[in-house]
Amino acid sequence: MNETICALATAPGGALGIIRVSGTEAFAAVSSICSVHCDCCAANTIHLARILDGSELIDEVLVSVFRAPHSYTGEDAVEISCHGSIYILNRVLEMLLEHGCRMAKPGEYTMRAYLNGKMDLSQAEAVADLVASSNKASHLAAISQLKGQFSNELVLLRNELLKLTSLLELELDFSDHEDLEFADRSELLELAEITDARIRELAGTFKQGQAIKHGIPVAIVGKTNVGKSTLLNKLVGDDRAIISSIHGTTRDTIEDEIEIDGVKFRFIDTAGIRETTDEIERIGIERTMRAIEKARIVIWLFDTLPARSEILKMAELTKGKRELDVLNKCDLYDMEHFVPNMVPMTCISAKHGTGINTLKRKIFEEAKNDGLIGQESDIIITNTRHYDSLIRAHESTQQVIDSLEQNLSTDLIAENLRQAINVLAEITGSQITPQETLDNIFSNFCVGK
Ligand SMILES: Nc1nc2c(ncn2[C@@H]2O[C@H](COP(=O)(O)OP(=O)(O)O)[C@@H](O)[C@H]2O)c(=O)[nH]1
Ligand SMILES: [Mg+2]
Repeated sequence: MNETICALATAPGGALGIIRVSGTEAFAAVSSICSVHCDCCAANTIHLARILDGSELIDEVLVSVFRAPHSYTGEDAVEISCHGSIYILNRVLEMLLEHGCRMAKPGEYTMRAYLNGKMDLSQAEAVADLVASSNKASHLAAISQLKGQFSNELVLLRNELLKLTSLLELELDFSDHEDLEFADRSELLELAEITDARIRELAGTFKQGQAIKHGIPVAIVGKTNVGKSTLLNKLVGDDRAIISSIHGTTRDTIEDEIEIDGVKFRFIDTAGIRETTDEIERIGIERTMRAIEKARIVIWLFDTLPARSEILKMAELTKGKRELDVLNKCDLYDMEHFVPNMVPMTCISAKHGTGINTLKRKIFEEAKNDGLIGQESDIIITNTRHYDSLIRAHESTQQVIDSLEQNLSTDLIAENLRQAINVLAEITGSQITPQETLDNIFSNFCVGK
């Protein structure tokens, strides 16, 4: 924390490159390589400067000066906007290293921001999510977490749990007064149940959070040659998979993503299901089965109306999944003759692109019915670490409820309450967080953030 760090904060290849410097020696280091004396600059000001190596002019830059504690890290900090040449950026970094800085580790700026109390741990994690956000839904979840909506919710939960604890402790303090009853246990139980329900509700949004972060997996499955690869290509608008009239062309699973209404969907084209003696194809079909398992939505593609027995077999395989039955190659058939009386079928022509938009809409609806797409304003848990903590907090509050119901001893209940409070505090890092946990979290950041 005492060292002054520097790093390139922008991706190489742009017109400009921003170098960040932070720490007690930030002003001295930058002042010694450029024509501006940062020490004399007012906070939050920008200055035109020349970077000079001796008498050699390296670049004309803009220097932004931030004074502790009013900077991202909470330390004295400078951002140098250089021209984006790799040569210039490397020269500037080298000069900074010569003048007492060291290269920042991934996420080190944000880790310092957290350690200096500029944000809590869940907000720091939201910074990484924000940088990685690739669509409207993931951006919204990251922004909400960064703004502290989740942190505020945790404060409310913690206060409820503290209220329960103090009611119980009152009971403990006066436990020798047998005739006194301080806390009505049924009231305590109600309070515990409400809190536990909210914790479970938050944990329950993780499914949606995962979908937002990684995309909703949709497997495209069916017999060989029904047009699965054609459909994948049409859906993603790219020639991702090889299409051929030869049965068993697709051996491996092929994935690609698209956004529908701001939500990311991950389509997985699979090897067609049939009896085969071909070893490679057999492995491919095993992968198809795994793709079905991992998918939330399964598109069963047919090219003639399936027999009832076939449909029953499909239903068996897709148990617990959202299934969409789609009839392909509708351009070849006189649709009047196909009465979809067994199951409602979506009719498309993957080759000609007919019905693809309707299909996309149906996929979106299935995801919505599955609870993967929800109301925008709600708090959504996207982080596995937060989810794990919420589950553990729920286990503790559940124990509190059980103990209250069984009228168990007060100190046992108080202990469980303390556990729940501590676990929730882990999420925001409001109690001392082990260095290992911090390293784990921040090592996933990019350098310069
Ligand atoms: N007429 C017609 N042919 C299609 C359609 N979709 C796919 N095909 C053809 O069906 C054959 C098999 O397609 P492919 O996508 O490789 O099937 P897969 O084995 O299920 O992946 C190819 O010759 C495609 O051109 C369609 O909507 N209409
Ligand atoms: Mg194929």
